[in-house]
Amino acid sequence: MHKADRIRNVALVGHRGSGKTSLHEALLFQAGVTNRLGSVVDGTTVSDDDEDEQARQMSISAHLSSFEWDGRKINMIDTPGEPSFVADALGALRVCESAVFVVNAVMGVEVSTSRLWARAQELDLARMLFVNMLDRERADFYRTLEQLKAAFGRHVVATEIPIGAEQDVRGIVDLIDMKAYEYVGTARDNCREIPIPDELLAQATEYRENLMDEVAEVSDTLMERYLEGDEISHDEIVTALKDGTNHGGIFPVVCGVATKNLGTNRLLDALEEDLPSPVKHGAFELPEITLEPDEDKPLFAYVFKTRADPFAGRINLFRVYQGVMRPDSHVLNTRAHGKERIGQLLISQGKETATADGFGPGDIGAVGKLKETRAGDWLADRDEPIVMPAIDLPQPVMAFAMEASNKGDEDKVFTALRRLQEEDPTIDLHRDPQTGDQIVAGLSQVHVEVIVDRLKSRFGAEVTLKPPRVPYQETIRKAAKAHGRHKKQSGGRGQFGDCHIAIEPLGGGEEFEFVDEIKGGVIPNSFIPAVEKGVREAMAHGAVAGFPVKGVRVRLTDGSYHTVDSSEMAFKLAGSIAMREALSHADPALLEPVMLVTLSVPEDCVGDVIGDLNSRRGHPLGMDAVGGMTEVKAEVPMAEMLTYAPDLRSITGGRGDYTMELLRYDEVPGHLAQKVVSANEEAVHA
Ligand SMILES: Nc1nc2c(ncn2[C@@H]2O[C@H](COP(=O)(O)OP(=O)(O)OP(=O)(O)O)[C@@H](O)[C@H]2O)c(=O)[nH]1
Ligand SMILES: [Mg+2]
Repeated sequence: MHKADRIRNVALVGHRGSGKTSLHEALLFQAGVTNRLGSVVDGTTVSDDDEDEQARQMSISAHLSSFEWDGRKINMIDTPGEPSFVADALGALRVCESAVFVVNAVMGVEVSTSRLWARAQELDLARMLFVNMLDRERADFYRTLEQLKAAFGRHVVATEIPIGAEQDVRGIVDLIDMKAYEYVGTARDNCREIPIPDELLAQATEYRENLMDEVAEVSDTLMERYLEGDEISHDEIVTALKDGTNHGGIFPVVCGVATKNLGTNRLLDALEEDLPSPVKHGAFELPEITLEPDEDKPLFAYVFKTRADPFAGRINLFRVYQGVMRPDSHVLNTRAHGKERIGQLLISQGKETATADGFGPGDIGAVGKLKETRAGDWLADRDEPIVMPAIDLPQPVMAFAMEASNKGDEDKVFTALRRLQEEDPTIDLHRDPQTGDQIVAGLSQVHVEVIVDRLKSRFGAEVTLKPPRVPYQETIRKAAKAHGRHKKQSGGRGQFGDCHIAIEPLGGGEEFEFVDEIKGGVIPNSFIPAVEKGVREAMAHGAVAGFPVKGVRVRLTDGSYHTVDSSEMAFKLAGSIAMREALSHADPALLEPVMLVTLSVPEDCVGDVIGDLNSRRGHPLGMDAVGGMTEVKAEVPMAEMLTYAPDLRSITGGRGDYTMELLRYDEVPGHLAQKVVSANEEAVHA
């Protein structure tokens, strides 16, 4: 077991394709965990070990690796950059003290870089930046550094600068010790010290001054000595750097080439020297309890990731905040209030998984075969009502109806979908109330495609997708009153329910309000919830085209009952009858989801992109230069964006990217509403 002050928990985050997985690979190789430097292109990396990750050449799930470096244990989580899988990146940020932002030296700061930075800042993480891909054409370390400063403030400071550029990049100058290193080949011993090249001396000196200015700001005594011209030692600089990074006072920038294993030995040292341990970062404060990295206190471990494996079953990744997680023990799941038996504890080392004899405070590990534990749960010695503040995840907006390709496979598909949902909280499963179809909703088309692939590759469940349907809603535009009566007398005990309601539009984005205005017991209290239930049922199918109705206040104003014949069922039916009637007289309208679309496109395509968005009934909101790209924000109805990905690809020659999230619901313009109604009738009766 490792002591908490010897642990570093590091999330590798950044924009899609910035080189996180390649860097993770190089770090494992350099640390001696693996004996060969795998590559994303060949599909031979340690993370991205799923077929679908290799086929797409992108990470889909977070991958944890643990390794030793210089007596420290480094728990590193490689995360996906694709926004559809952001849940895993945010989950990793939640449990680490530190994040290394991997930045592409050609593209500079990209949309996801900024978004993830904001999240890391909210969580008060230590942040370091790795400027990668220095070997690529048009890569520029200094331009990237300026962009990083512009985006994230003046405390972004280089501790290294590269030697050479683009295809000629060959080494690094370390600004802390003013030493230079050259790299030849990709082997573990590819680095040797050289004199700082003459042509770089002036530049290195200038950037060292910048670094020392930042370092001196951390400590007053250091500042005084620095101003007096004292020599500051390596250890003093590193200690100050660590104090600075710990709570976001300094953001060190290092650099390299992940695929050439250039600079990774230095990054390993920097993880240890510049980033805080769980002890240094301090106690973990929750509203109910403060958890301290103390192994003698009761256990509290948080499960941040669940992986559904058809063979090994469920694997849970957890972070211990306090106490010790031991193998062959019992713990409590504080959500399910049930006992879980911990059998073997697992530690993932490169492609191998080993067993661990315990995880102390601050450590991150894995456990299999738990009964009901999944991401978001706490495992503890005692049943405490402890809750991790929720992570704000994007809403699943791309909804497809899904069908088992083979008749009789429906149950298999559904069970597999549930397993995948445990693994990814941004998947939504529900039935379409109109068509009865199984709906699978995700954050994007890619997201849903990955779900389909995983159903097949992991669970052998083949499905076909129907084209996405827009989740329209309905509302009302004026007030109306109605009377609903359900009466049946057919020998024996009859049925009697009777109510009067008044409905009116409800502003402010509210969905529904039910007001009981019954006086004098004309409807007994015990039947009023039944009326509300009937009203809600009627609202599931609106008057325009049968979509769910939102934004209505319903007042129950009057009614009558019968001492023998009245029942909950009768009042529920009366409520539904009244509501259907009222809705049809309240000037109902069709609403459509409007998306906030954030695009990242090359500057020369901005005009075409905006023209195209206008033709989709879009409203551009603004533009910003972000990195080498232009970020365009626009509001566009979802109905116009269902198959946007290929169109954007052709407009931008494959250089554009976009994400979208639900903004609000707006009324569908009259001439389009009729089309929606008839198209929907066809779908429902198909
Ligand atoms: N030339 C060059 N190519 C690199 C470097 N780092 C990564 N690549 C290539 O860039 C592509 C993306 O690299 P990945 O490591 O998959 O990037 P990632 O950040 O993990 O991507 P996501 O997980 O999808 O966000 C791959 O083709 C890599 O081989 C580098 O330093 N230099
Ligand atoms: Mg990756």
